[in-house]
This record gives sequence, structure tokens and C-alpha cells, in this order.
Amino acid sequence: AEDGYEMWLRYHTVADNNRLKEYRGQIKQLVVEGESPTLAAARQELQSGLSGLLGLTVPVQTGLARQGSVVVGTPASSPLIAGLDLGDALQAVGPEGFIIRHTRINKRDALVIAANTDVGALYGSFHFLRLLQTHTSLKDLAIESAPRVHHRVVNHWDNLNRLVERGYAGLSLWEWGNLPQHKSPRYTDYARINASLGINGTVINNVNADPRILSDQFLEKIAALADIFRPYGIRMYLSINYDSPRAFGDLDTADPLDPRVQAWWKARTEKVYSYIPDFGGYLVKADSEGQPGPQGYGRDHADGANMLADALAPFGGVVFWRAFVYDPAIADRFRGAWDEFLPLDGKFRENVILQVKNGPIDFQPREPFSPLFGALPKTNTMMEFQITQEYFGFDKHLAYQGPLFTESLNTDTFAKGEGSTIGKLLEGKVFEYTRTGMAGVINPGTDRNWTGHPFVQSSWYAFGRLAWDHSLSAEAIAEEWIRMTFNNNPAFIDPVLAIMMQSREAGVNYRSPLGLTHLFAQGHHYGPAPWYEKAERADWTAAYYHRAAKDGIGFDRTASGSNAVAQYPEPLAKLYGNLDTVPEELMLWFHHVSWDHRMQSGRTLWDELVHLYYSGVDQVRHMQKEWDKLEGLIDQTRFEQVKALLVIQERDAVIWRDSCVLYFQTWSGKAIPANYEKPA
Ligand code: GCW
Repeated sequence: AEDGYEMWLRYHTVADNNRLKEYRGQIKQLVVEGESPTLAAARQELQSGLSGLLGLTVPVQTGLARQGSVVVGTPASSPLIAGLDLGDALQAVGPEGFIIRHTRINKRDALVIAANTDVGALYGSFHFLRLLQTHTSLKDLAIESAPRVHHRVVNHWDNLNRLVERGYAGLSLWEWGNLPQHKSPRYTDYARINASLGINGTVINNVNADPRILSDQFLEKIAALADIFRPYGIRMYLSINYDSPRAFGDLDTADPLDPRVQAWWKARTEKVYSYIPDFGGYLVKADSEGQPGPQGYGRDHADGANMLADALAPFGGVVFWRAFVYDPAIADRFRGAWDEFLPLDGKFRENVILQVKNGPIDFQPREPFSPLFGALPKTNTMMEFQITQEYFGFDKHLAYQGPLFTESLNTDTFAKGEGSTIGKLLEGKVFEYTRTGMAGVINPGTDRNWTGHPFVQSSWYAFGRLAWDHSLSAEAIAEEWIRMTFNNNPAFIDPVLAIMMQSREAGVNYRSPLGLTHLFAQGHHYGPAPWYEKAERADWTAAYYHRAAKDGIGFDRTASGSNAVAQYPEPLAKLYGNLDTVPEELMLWFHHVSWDHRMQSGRTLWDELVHLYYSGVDQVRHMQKEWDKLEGLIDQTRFEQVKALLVIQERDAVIWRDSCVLYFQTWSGKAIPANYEKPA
């Protein structure tokens, strides 16, 4: 039975006979010249992949066949490729890109996957397999592809006791107790999954970091993992605890300006590189949610980051410094990061990248973009997206995140006039960032299918594809994923694509439409608790965010309120700041609005709110109905799993809707319009 373990790397025989014929005609054998571990990985992936897809053994050969050779490599690894005239194409795709095309070598027709580096050839190999997996014709193949950002990184929130913060898919993959002796085959599959997307870095432990991660005991185990990931082009990074010098018992301070602290980090970092010579660097959550940081010693983020950057620089390492900070003393959590980081622009070392969540608060179903994007011309800035469904129903709800990612990437920041989209900014095309990147918080665990809900795989896939090329569409990516993960049958693809493409909006509608945010029950972040008013911190209550009252609902972030809207450049500050022009989907993020306010639909705000909560549930019911029709088109195991999860999702969507509508009704004092079903 299918259990989802293979993710999108399923190489089942091509079901369309015409395509199968075409592929069999064009692919007779494989020539991968060169002996590096990376090329060996490419050879192995291609051989098993092509053999599976073609339903026959595709042999690996050293010489060209008369016709039908797939030739893979770099000019350095492969005399055949070195002998080709590829014009400027190779140069154009850079160190990690690849080209795939038909060519003639020694008067023989061949298909070439060429790159400047071995890892580029590996990426090209996965791409070639993807073409077959999605039944793409190989006629007129002319692909030149290169990643748009440097650092394409997945983040794990894995604790050393193997519990995964916001994980929902079993225990952490890293079997600390058995490493380094036992190397689970899953480590290699994990690397394949990521490499197939062009992911080139992984941070394997939680940003709420246990200092022991830098101990020799753990470094020895981590080095074993790094050795497995290396051939796949994946660099190892670690989250560090800022107070490590103290936690190790070596010093009584972690003040970044103290020379003893600097020396401590230099020595520890040297140690890390003695285990992992190509170690990538540190990810740091500092002065955030109780984590230690430079502010504890009267220093700022730049002092803190630069000290680590200096320790890493001799080895070529980088610091990913997170901007997820919010001080409970500040009247509006929205403002926090901007207020703290704006004054520091230009103060960070070249090998520091600020890692900023897409929105100003925290991975909510819909957020406006963080105003830090576009506000830091002199600070390398990268994106942090969340793939694990902390705020989207854990492993229970179907919520493809592609549309959220692209909504964010395609947003125009106007940082340098029109066209300064976040995607371009991340690429270093708005400001001259020397280092660029995208990070995604993934959740894989020991569940057979890695992610819990099978469709969480699709968000991991989308993240990786967008990190490679942010201009891809969420829909095109979803279709690829469906074809690779299930099958190429239009009767299956079309309805599932429709389900996926509305799933995120459905999740917004039944949780927090119109720019409401963070109505989650505290702690677990699964169900609703809009009534939540008291906690140790005001900014950990729902009431803090929705500000529902007799006169209306929403958080006034205009000049009459916290004025956070002024953190956006014009024309956005005006657009968002004016109730007549703010997009309705973001309205209650920026305005406290009367229950009687007239919406574009002609309804009052109250009626519109009710309407959207109800449509969220309707959307889930529709998704459910559509899915249930698909029985027989895929394996029964996955069909039934998703079907059952949709039952849970419908149940929970109703709970969300009713909780929120009934609670907000206590403030609005207005009736639920007659045409809606009664709350349960
Ligand atoms: O989304 C919130 C989560 C925390 C998380 C934090 C962060 C890792 O609720 O669990 O901690 O953000 O991003 O640091």
C-alpha cells in the first residue's frame, strides 16, 4: 500500500502509453562521467528513477550509444560535455544552475544535462526526472535554469530529546541515541527530497536552542549527518543558544563585546569546523520569547550578530539572525521588529543575513508583509516561511501554503518605486544584497509519510520550488506536485488542484477573515479562543489582537492608534491607512471598524464577517465532496486517509466558525442573518 514515504520522488512506470513510447525511444542509456559522491548520487537517482519510469532497466554505460544516451556532468567531470559547444549557456546558469537539451555528440543524438558543478548536474538530474514524472514531452527540450537566491534553507524546530516544536509528524528524524554509529536510511532519503528541490542548507535543531548542540558529543553525531547530506549539496547549519559560553560553564557572561566571549566563540566555531569542514553557519533566535541575547548585556542585535559573524568568517560561514522579536512593553507587537532593527541598518557584517518572517506578527493565516522587507537597504535580508501547520490545523487540515507564499513574494513593497516585489528584494535586485535566501520551517518526523497530513508535503514542495524560482505560480507548482505524488490523470488532477488552490483561503475564512488575527487558543495554537483576555502577557491573548467592542472590531494601526501603518512606504501607508482603500482582506489588521460599516458587497461589516465564516465552512464541505468523488483514482490508503482528515477538518471548521461568530456577537449585539444555518 502507498504510505507517502516516497513523497514526490515516486518513479512509477509512466501510465500514458504515448509518452512511455516517446521516453523509451529517447532514453536508452545513461552516461554520467565523473566519480564524485555527488555525481554518484545523480547516477543512482537517474538510474533508479528512469528505470522505474520507463518500466525497464536503463543501463549505465561509459560510451555513447548510437542514439538515446542521456549524458550528465560538468566540463570538468566529463570529456563528453567538455567537448560540446554550449555557447554561453553554461556560464549563464552559474554555479548551481543547469541546462538540459538535445545535442549531437560525435554525430550521435544525445540528451545532455550539463552544469558547472557536480551539484548543478544533480539538480538537473532531478529536474529531468520531474519532466518525465509530469509527462512532459522531451521534444524541443531547451531548459536553462538557475536558482534566484543563494541560501535555500529548511529549518527544523527539533529538540534534542526528539520532540519537535510545532511538529505534528512524530519524533525528530535525528536518532541522537544511535548516531553516529547507526545511519538511518531515512537520512539519505531526506537529503534526496530536499536536493530534488534545490534546497542547499538545513538547520537541524530548534531555534529555541539547547546549548548542548555545540558539545563534542553532539558535534560528532552531527558530523555523521553532514557527511550524508554533503553529496546532495546540503550544508549543515545549527541553531545556537546565545548564552552558550555560560551554559558550558566556561564564562559568567555572554556579552558580545567581552573579549573572552569573542575568544570562546572563535574556539567553539573552530571546533565545529574541525568536525564539519563545510559547516554553513549559525541560526540565532536572540532576545525573543525568553531566549537570551545581546540585549541582556546591554548590547544590540548588530553587536550580537557581528561577534558570531567574525567567528565564522574565516571559514566562510554565515549568521542567519532572526528578526522575530517583540517586546511586551511596546504597545503594538506589530511594530516591534521594525522599531528594533531599523536603526541597525548598515551595522551588520557582510556575512550576516537577517531572517524575517513573512508577516509582522507570526505566520497567521493572512498577514500583510513585514515592513522590514524594503526598509533595510544595507542589511542582507531573507525570508522565513512556515510550512509546518502551526496555525493551519496541524496534521489534520488540508491547507496548501503555495498561495500564501506567492501572495507574499509577489507583494510590491514600493521600496524603490513600483515593482519592488518581495521576491525581487530577496533576490538582491531591489537593494544590493550580497547574500540572499529563503528559509522554510518544515516539520518532518518519524511518521511514515514524513509530514503527518499528506498534503503538508505539497507546501514543502512549493517552498523549495519557490526558493529556487519565486516567479513560479502556486498553481503550476501544485499541479507538478499532484502529478508526481499521485498520478497524471486529469480526472484526478483538476479537482485536486481546485481543492488545493482554495484550501488556504478556506482556512482564513473559517478562522480569521477580513484581517483578523491570532484568535488561537494559547499554547497549542490549534482551536479558537477569541474570548481569551488574560495571560501573563497581554500580547498572548486573542483580545489583544481583535479589539472587539460594542463600537466595532479591529486593531487601529493608523495615526489615531499605534500608527504601525506608517512603517510602510508610500503609497502603501496611505493605501492601508485609509479605510476606503485598504484591501478588505487586511482591513481589521489596520482599522477598528464599526459593525455597521458598509462593505464592498453591500453588507454591513457584521454581516460580512458572518458570511465569510460561513463560507469558510462551505468551502471545506465543498473540498470534502470533491475529494470523496475521487475514490478509485488513487490508492485506497491515501484516499481514505485524506477523506478521514477532511471529516475532522469540517468538524473543526464549524467549531471555529461558531466560536468566533457567537463570541463576536456578544459585542456586536446583532443577529446572525436568517439564511445561515444555526450554530451547532
Ligand atoms: O510561531 C511561534 C511559535 C513558537 C516558535 C516561535 C519562533 C520556535 O509559536 O513555537 O518557537 O514562533 O518562531 O521562534
